[in-house]
Parts: sequence; structure tokens; C-alpha cells
Amino acid sequence: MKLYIDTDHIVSELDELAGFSDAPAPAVTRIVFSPADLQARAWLKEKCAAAGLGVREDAVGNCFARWAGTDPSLPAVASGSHIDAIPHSGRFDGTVGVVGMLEAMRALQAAGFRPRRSIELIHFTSEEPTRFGLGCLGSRLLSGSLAAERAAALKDTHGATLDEVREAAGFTGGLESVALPPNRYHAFVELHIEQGPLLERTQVPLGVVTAIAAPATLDIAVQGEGGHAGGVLMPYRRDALAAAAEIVLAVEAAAKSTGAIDTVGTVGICEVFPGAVNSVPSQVRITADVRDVQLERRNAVLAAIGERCQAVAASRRVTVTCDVLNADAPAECSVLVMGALEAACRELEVAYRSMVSRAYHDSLFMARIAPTAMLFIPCRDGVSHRPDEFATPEDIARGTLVLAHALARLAG
Ligand code: HGY
Ligand code: MN
Ligand code: MN
Repeated sequence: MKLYIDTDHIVSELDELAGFSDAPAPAVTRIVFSPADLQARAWLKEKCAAAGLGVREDAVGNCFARWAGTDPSLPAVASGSHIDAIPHSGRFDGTVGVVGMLEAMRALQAAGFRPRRSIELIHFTSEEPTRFGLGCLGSRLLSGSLAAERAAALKDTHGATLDEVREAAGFTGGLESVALPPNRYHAFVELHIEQGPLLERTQVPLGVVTAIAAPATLDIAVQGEGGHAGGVLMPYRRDALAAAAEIVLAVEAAAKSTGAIDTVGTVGICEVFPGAVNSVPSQVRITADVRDVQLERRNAVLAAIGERCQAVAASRRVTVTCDVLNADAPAECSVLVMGALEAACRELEVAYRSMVSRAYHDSLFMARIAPTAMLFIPCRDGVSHRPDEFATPEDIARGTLVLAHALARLAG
């Protein structure tokens, strides 16, 4: 089947989508349920309707755009990703998988393809943890991996609950209605930029993902004693930020201590109170992001960080709490779906390689309810979550073409 991917159309749609942002170009900031996010959602729904797809949204704002198959009784084939973007990031993370899937469906329609199984584009709500502290909110709820009550009570950085924010954005109904029955989907595929340098470094244009690393997030609070920066002499201090600094270095050391290149540890948030130059910090909140493709190794790092927290608390006479916000299992990708992607690459005579995903994605949770795999395209210098994130139109079009052929195989 000869498919035509309209590269210019994809590029112009990605440009339009990047325009819905709270940061000046080339940066993109699109926080879930912000006005920019709601504008982007409306734009996407219009595009899906224009492609003749049946569009529905669930109580948390996951959006489903369906191309009805000739046998609607069969579980559908789905593909998609996210369009929310962390502060001051790039325009390709997530969006390539949403706009690319839309174009893949349009190309199949234009070629006269008639899917037996329905084909569905999914736009997942809140893949990024920015607003509610927990990533993949939409896919966690879809896969039954997050209890509705816990989700409803999540608070954003302004103290508003997920329920308050989503209802204000027009998404109503109980969150328990979001979970999908098992076997809803025959297969799920996600097209995404690699967010790493491997494909570019090895000069292979496509990656078929075999496994997705296991992410975990720790919320660490340090309570010391404040005071005047001149009046409190060093022997009497219980400086919360100095204690937190030891913990930040402990996160790095724990990740390095496994000796495995697949173990990573990051402290990306550090909030200091009262935050005055001449006041000894009394409270600090830091978050640690720990990942590894191997669950046991990841959990050993979490345990080591917890121990160090208590050792620092004792040595500096501060109190430290270390709460696990999430500690997710890794995902193995499906032989069926990887096979469809590899067969599509061979049919199109496009080189590909197997690889793991070090970033997490909605696929991490979709893999719990459907055979799932991912298709990576290169990103320049492996850069992501930065304004200079970049993927070439050729790479995006190639990934879209392979996705379309794989969908035809899976839905045929
Ligand atoms: O953090 C991640 O891995 C994803 O980009 N949210
Ligand atoms: Mn991201
Ligand atoms: Mn992403």
C-alpha cells in the first residue's frame, strides 16, 4: 500500500500547536488545564473532527478520536501521546505522537484503507508531573493504576485539587469512570522523540522500544530552625538548606553507586523557606526523580536515599520526611506490536534498532491494559525538555509513515 505523508502539513500543525504556550518561542510551556492547554485541546479536537473522527473526552480530559472499523465488535487499535509541556521546554515532546498519529490516519484514509478494527487516536491528560506532582495522570487512571479518590485529592502548586481544576475546565463526572475495561484495545503504539542521543549517535533513523524504565518520585521535606544570619552562630545552627544539600548529593551518590549506566537520580525542585539572604533556612522541600530499567536496582537506590535522609537528620539535628509519591514498575513491550513496527520498517526498507526508553511515557501504563510498544525518532543532540529540542521534518515523516503501516497491519 503506497501511503503519502504530508510532511509540510505535519510541520505546520506542530508550529500551530507550539503557539499555544505560556512561554516565548522557541520555548513551550503548556501546563495541564491552563488556558494554553485548553486552547490546544480545542484545536486538536477540531483537527480530529475535520478528519472525520468521532471525538469523545473522559472525566479527566483524556481525548479519544476514533475511526470506526468495519467490525466494531473487535477491540480497537490505538496510538497517541500527550500535548502538555513542562515549563520552558520544547515543541516536539509528546506532540509528535499526537500530530503524527493524526497524519497517519489521514494518510490511510486517503489511500482508501478500510480498517477491520477501529483505529483510535488518544491524547492523554497530564503526562507531565508539573502541576499535580504525578506524571501520566490520564493514563494511570485509564489503566486503573491510580485510585480515583487519590487522584481527585491531588493538589496543584496553588493548592487547588485535581477535581476543582478539571471541573473548572469543563471535565465532569467521577474519575472512577475513566478506567477502561481490559481488552479494550488490541494494541497500543506511541510515536515519540527519543529524548536521548542513541539514535543520532548510532545514525539509525528509528528505534523500536523494548522496555520502558521504572520511574519513582520522592517528596523530601527538611525541617530545621531559622534565625538571623548574623545572630545565629554556627555551632547552634539547624540549617535546613545545608541538610538538604547533603541529601541532594546523596541522591546523586546513590544513583552512581549501582555502577549501572541505566540508573539515574535527579533533584529537580528545591523550595527554600523563608528564602531571604539574611535568614537561616528553616524549611526546605526537594523532590527526587529516580529511574532504572531494573526494578530491584531502582528500589535499592530509593532505600539508600531514605537511609541517608535519616542519617543527615540525626547528624544535623533536623527532621526529614521522605514520602514516595510514585514508584512504578517498568514495562516490557509487546512482541505483537514490536513485530508490527519491525515488519513495517522492513517493508519500507527503513533501518531501525531495538532500544529501551529512559523517559517514561503514557505507554508505561497502557502496557498494563494492552499489548504496547513505542517507536522513537531521533532528536538533535538527544536534547529534550529544553527550548532547543528539535526533530527534523524528515524524521517525523518517516516515523509517521512507519506508524501508519504498523497500524494497517494491526488493524487490517
Ligand atoms: O519525565 C519523563 O520521562 C517524561 O518526559 N514526562
Ligand atoms: Mn516530557
Ligand atoms: Mn513525552
